[in-house]
Amino acid sequence: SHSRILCPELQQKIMTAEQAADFIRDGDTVGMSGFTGAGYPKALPGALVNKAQIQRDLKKPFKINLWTGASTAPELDGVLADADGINLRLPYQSDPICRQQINSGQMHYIDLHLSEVSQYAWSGFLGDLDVAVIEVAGIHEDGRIIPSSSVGNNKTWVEQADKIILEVNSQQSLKLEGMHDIYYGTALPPHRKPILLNEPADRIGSQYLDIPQDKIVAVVETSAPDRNSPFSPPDAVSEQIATNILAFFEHEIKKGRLPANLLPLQSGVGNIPNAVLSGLDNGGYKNLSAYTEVIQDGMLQMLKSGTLSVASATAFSLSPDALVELNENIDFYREKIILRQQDISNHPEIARRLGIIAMNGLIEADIYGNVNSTHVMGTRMMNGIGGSGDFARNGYLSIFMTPSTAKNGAISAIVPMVSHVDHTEHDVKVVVTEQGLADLRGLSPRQRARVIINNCAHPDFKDQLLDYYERACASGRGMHTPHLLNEALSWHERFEQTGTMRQD
Ligand code: 0RQ
Repeated sequence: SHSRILCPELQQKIMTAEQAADFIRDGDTVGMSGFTGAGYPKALPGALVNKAQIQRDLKKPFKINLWTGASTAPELDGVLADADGINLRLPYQSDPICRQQINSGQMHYIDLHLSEVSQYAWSGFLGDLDVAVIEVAGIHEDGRIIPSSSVGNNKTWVEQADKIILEVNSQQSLKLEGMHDIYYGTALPPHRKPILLNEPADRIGSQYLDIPQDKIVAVVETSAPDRNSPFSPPDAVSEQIATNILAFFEHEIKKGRLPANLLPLQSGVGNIPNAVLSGLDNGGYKNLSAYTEVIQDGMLQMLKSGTLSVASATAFSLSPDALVELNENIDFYREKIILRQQDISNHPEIARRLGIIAMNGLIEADIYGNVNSTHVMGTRMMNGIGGSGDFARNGYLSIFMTPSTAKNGAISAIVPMVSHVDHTEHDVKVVVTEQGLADLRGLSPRQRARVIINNCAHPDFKDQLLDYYERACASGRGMHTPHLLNEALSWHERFEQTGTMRQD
């Protein structure tokens, strides 16, 4: 009856999630699978919460340090945070309860470049990993493991952990087999070798996740879907941002600075990226490729229509409808989709070699082109830097896109000085809003300020920004990056005090 667990030795280790939870103790560091709502464990976190509840009734604490690939879902981050079960979280999250606890100071959070997490773990910078909890799609008779709908840091967690708990989820398609490419050639310096991946379609590793069987202490059977959020069609602002980016691509092709089939695309998830992808899909492009973190609905559609010939990523992030489409035509998609571990999907060496076009969101940008992707008003964590730094720093083009205002127009996304910096002026090549696009390449800071204010700022904030900039230039201070230091963050302070950045 255990149709997905064919290995006799591992059949011996099948147990309930509650039994498996006993392998995790208070204070343990636990590495779980999961990336953007795909392939996270569905049962163990809930069982841990029950355990935490019992311990709390006995007046004993129960908290773990939780490492994952990236964001997960309410069944993992949500329930554990809600039960006060997380002491420290890394490397990325987007859960409302987690976020609230990080910002109230109850939970420690380490926000890391996603490509770098495995190197941190291997090098011992993060301390020891006690347990790995990994969702898989199935186990062959000889013990080979078919990975699930994300790879993330799973390879690193199973290598580093003392004990391994597997969740075998019968709702993941067994036909995912063959889609993954787990690379076993990574090493720490000074033993590193070049990674011989020259095209997004290249396969350089194994279809299976190599797991030392003697470390597997439990196998838990589950049957639950990933967090497949419904797809909302792009709004007018996202459509306009996409139009601006598509016009820029056309311009770059005409100038001979981009080939007709562009360069490998990296794109975040959400409304704006989806609008860009559907614009590309309807724009007469052929043979595009993607080298990215996440395959969302738009990319599946582009593979189907032939606009995109290959997509390499570390995870899916699909709507329920798109998941049905994937599963119904998985033999077609398996030829065109490759899922890799995140230290390869986001690798700086590969991003530079392929010349990736990186397209990511931002919270705010300043007039000189520094970008804040993570902190609201300089102090409150939103999600994390994710892969945006891996791609923006090392890609060929880094495009940051945002509506020009937030919170019903009370906040300008273009500010005199960002209240936190994730991407510096050296890494940001293009900023785009629904107002227009600023190509910052080859411009000095003062040239950049004019272009960003004129092209990207909302009309309601343009005069206010120009006024700041002109007074900074007249202040008699340094003219390389003119600032009024006592005023540079006053827009944020005004918002905190009055609920708007507008001067009246
Ligand atoms: O909050 O919903 O509570 O109103 O931030 O903003 O405009 O819906 O845009 O969903 O694309 O998120 C940078 C957060 C943008 C995201 C960020 C508030 C705004 C809203 C969301 P509400 P939008 P998005 C990709 C690589 C870092 C990780 C990354 C992100 C909420 O893109 O996390 O790039 N990026 N990974 O109201 C106050 C401002 C604000 C603001 C927006 N200036 N001040 N609040 N918001 N700007 C890989 C993957 O994606 C997997």
